[in-house]
Amino acid sequence: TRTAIAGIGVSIPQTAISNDELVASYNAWAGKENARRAARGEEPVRESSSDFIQHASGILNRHVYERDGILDPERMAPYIPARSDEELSVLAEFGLSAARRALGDAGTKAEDIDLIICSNSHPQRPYPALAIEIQQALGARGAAFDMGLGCSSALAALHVATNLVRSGAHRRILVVVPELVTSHLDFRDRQTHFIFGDAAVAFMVEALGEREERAGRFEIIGTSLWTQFSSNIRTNFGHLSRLAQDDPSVLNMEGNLIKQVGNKVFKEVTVAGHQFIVDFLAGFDHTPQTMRRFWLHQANARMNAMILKLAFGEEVGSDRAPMVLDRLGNTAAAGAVIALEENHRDMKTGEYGLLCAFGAGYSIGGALLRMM
Ligand code: CO8
Repeated sequence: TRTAIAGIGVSIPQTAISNDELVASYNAWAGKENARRAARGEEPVRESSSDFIQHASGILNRHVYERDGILDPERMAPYIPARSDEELSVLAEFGLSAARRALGDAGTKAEDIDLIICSNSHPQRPYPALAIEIQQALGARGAAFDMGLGCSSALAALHVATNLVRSGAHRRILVVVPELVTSHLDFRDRQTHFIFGDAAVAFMVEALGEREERAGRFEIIGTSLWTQFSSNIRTNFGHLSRLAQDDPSVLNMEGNLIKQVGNKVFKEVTVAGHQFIVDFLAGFDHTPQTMRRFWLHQANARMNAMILKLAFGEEVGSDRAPMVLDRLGNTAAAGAVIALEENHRDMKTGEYGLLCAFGAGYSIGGALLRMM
């Protein structure tokens, strides 16, 4: 069975934080923290800077689910009130906003979906599966489950969904990727405080020939995943976190939020990323040159430029490999799909593109797409 991406939905929170605003709040906190450290005779923390952030990452701005708590130097975390079990949970609501847009884009009714996969880097809870909550809210049939693979979560779910449709097990699968990364970010960590933003995406995978084909959709020619264990991007947050403490009734997040060895990741993903791209495309008798467009993981502008330079043997411009990172920050598994949604309407029938994400794990996921 041939398969297609029949619709894409993107939901980006309206509120945004510029580098200058983020750095001002970090430095205000650092000033107070350093007074406390000086009193204890400890080393000071160093200030953050907008120039560094722009130069090192290419990020100018990020959109966030909740702004004020993040910028409050006394809090440095979004404020998201608890909800009762009877209310729709935060990540289900966020995912639904993208899911409804994907349904609209695909021209599909919720009752025509027979599987929902919720796949993201920062799940809200172990169970009940968020995907089932989304299934109920939409009124979809069949089944639903959660999965995840760091920033490759959307591509991993696309890999699973494509092969489930190909096998005939399901006819129409909705993949939902709600990424509320600011909920798990340590805004007091100078190395990572500037990297992430929030966004949710969703897309529909279905068998070709299910209904009258329309232009502007993508045939999925093939998908692939690569993984190799590394602790260079890691979170240790989980139900075991509290058990290392004297008082397990208090949840201490210290040291259990996102951490990374950024410069090692940069070097390792550059090598693994371009190799994956060349090898994956070769498997379909394609080369980087035969791709009209690359929708790559949105983590670092320099990193993507270097991956493409190695894959092509020359510099590649933003028309070939569009970036949304400057505006949105790194939106984890949502980023590459946002780049796809925003940059495909000018493509001609028969043109090819590569959707490719890099993530913690390490993990890389790719999908070769052909404009219908
Ligand atoms: N303000 C000012 N100065 C700073 C700041 C700051 N906020 N942070 C660090 N510096 C300073 C450091 O102190 C250091 O100075 P010194 O040498 O005097 O100590 C100097 O800047 C350089 O520090 P780094 O080497 O840490 O900085 P980098 O130039 O490497 O930039 C980045 C840091 C931007 C994080 C960069 O390393 C990066 O983007 N790395 C790639 C990893 C990444 O993208 N992470 C994002 C999240 S993970 C993800 O999305 C998936 C990644 C791919 C996975 C791999 C799949 C195979």
